[in-house]
Amino acid sequence: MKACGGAYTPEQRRKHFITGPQWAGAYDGSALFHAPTRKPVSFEKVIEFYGKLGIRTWATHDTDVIPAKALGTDRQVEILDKIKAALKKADVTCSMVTTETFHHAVFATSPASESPEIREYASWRLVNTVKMGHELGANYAVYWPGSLGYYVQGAVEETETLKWYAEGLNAACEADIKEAKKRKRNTLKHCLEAKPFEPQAEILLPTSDAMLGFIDSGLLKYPEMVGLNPEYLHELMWGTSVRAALARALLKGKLFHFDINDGYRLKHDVDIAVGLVNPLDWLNVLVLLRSHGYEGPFNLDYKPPRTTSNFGVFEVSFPTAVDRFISLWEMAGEVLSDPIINEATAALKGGGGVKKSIDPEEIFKANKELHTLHELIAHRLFQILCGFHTGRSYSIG
Ligand code: 3MF
Ligand code: MG
Ligand code: MG
Repeated sequence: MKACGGAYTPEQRRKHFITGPQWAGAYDGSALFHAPTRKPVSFEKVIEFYGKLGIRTWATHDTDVIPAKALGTDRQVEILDKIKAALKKADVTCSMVTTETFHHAVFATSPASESPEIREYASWRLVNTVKMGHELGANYAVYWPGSLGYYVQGAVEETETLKWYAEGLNAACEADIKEAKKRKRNTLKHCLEAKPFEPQAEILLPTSDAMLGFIDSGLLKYPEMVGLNPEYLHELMWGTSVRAALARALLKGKLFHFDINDGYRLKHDVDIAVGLVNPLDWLNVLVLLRSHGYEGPFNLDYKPPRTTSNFGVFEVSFPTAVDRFISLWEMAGEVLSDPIINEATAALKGGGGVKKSIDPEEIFKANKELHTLHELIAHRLFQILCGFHTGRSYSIG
């Protein structure tokens, strides 16, 4: 355990905008085919542990901390007061709030259900979360419309459903404008999160690109307030290059928030901790984000494995996840300032030196040797990932 955790001090960890979600710390190991393997953990404990570790911000779903029946009641006020006290004690702030619109039975037909009373309730929930966010001092609201889709065909009319979904977001943005004005705070950044498979069979907004199209659809009253919370694994699951998906969001100025984790292509949402499956790809992702000055949150949206104990969640899982992220972040800095990669990149951009030509053979020949540098750069990235660029001793030869 000592060999794995503790690479960085809490002070070093606090320099990064890493957010710890309530649901990750409290995850009890249950799933569709799995019974829980851990005991429940209260928000007081989760917040206290994050504070000790150096995770300086916390995020939550409304119902992670407030039972659905208590939402909007005096009990909500009491619980929010307790959360504020726990945050203060641990020197942690709340960065993000999100509405659970996927778990409760009422959302079986999605928050954009054809039933007007379900839609009205969903809108009320989003508005209530926005108010919670302001009360807790958050700057971000995230929306994963998990159940926006269907299992069986025929009943759902997609354009109508998307219009209804937009109405909910419009209500949330409108409430945000009012609430922010009342409290003399900035409005929240509203971030849409896509996932291609699960929990519906067919999903209406399955990818970050679909979300970008939705933001530009004309259905949103305040498209400038709405951006993305891509999740690394959610993009990988459908088979795209995560880095390319993030690049498309960056070009639109819509990369507001980022859920960090890892997993496998074309599998379910395994939510493995950042960098444990695809460290080389993760390094490359962070090179992109560092080079574009991304300053938003890195949200640890992963599930400590079921095989890890309650003790292990906070003593092994979280410290190693955070420290792996920081190591990769620092390596990305090394990549950006690496003389070999910089020389190779500059040489590639310089081209082969052909004077204006329309002879493809001539252009190809002039660039041929240069293009070998692609593979050299990839190798160098691997060396930096493994620390071989600083020298490695071999036991043979
Ligand atoms: C599901 C998720 C969610 C969202 C969360 C915030 C439970 O796959 O990733 O985590 O991130 O609902 O919107
Ligand atoms: Mg997520
Ligand atoms: Mg996930």
